[in-house]
Amino acid sequence: MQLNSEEIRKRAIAESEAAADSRALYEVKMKYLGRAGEVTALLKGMKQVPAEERPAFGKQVNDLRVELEAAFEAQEEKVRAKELEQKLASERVDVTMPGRKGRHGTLHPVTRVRNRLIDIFMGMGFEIYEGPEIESDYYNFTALNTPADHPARDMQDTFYLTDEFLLRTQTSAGQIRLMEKKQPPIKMLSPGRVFRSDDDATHSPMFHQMEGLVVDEHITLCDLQGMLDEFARTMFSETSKTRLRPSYFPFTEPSVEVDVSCAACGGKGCPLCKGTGWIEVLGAGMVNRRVLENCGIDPDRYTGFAFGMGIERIAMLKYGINNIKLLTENDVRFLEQFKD
Ligand code: 2NM
Repeated sequence: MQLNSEEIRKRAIAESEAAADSRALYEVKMKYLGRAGEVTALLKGMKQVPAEERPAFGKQVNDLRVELEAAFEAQEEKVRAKELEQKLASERVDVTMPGRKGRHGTLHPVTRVRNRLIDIFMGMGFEIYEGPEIESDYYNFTALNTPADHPARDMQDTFYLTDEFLLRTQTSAGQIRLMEKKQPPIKMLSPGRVFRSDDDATHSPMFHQMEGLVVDEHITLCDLQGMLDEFARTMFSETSKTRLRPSYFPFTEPSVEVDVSCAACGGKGCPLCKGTGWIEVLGAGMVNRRVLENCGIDPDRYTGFAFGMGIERIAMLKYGINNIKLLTENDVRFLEQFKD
């Protein structure tokens, strides 16, 4: 059998060098060294070689095989290196390029004020307690010392669902539930939605309230004002002050309206405070002893103060919003203005 190993070697190496990628190179490798390859066929054909030529022939084919293996391997390394280079070049990232800006929404002003209020009062040790939005007449009115003929109970103000059940008009309904279950000391904050049949530029049939309640031994109106001063300073301005004016709520005695010095003019008088230097912000008072009694708390041993504010009202004051409806229309041009 004639063997031109030099010709095969040259041809195989030329083909391997021409292979553009590792896949093409693999094909070349199989063509010569694979099971049906040319060199493999030579080894398989050894039987036909005369016995005396067999050792020389065998050595020649084997040398060729070893040589080609080495040549293919060297070529494979080159192709791999080239491929890696191409891959790295195509996947190259310029980390100094400015990123694409994601579009994201902003928190609603009511949510922002709510979070801020929770922050302030939790910092003073208040616990959050949220009651149900559908309440019984008992928790919403009777337990809060609101007599059956009180105007707040009027169909015009309250959304009754049945004779007994209604949409709560104040979050204090839930505070009664907690006082029934827990003896003082109590220090709780009740944020949530409330519902009243009322509708104009500053009133909405659904709005958010935040009511606070503190019950313990020796709690006085002074404690209330001290805490409200701290609240006004953190919520509005470091120089804010509060002023209490006598008022009436069935669930507190005495009851007060709380004004905060106008942050827009510093109390000198401006259009926002209608020239008075003060803005009414919330209602409060000492919990009526009959309310404590209704909850099984001894009014001779414990006293408490409570306060309630409308979150929308605080948001309107803080951001200079003149119509409460802007807070529910969800006009993006309005909402976009509340970025950090
Ligand atoms: C207000 C004004 C005054 C109030 C009373 C109570 C409770 F549950 F202790 F009786 N919670 N909140 C209260 C008192 C609420 O909102 C204008």
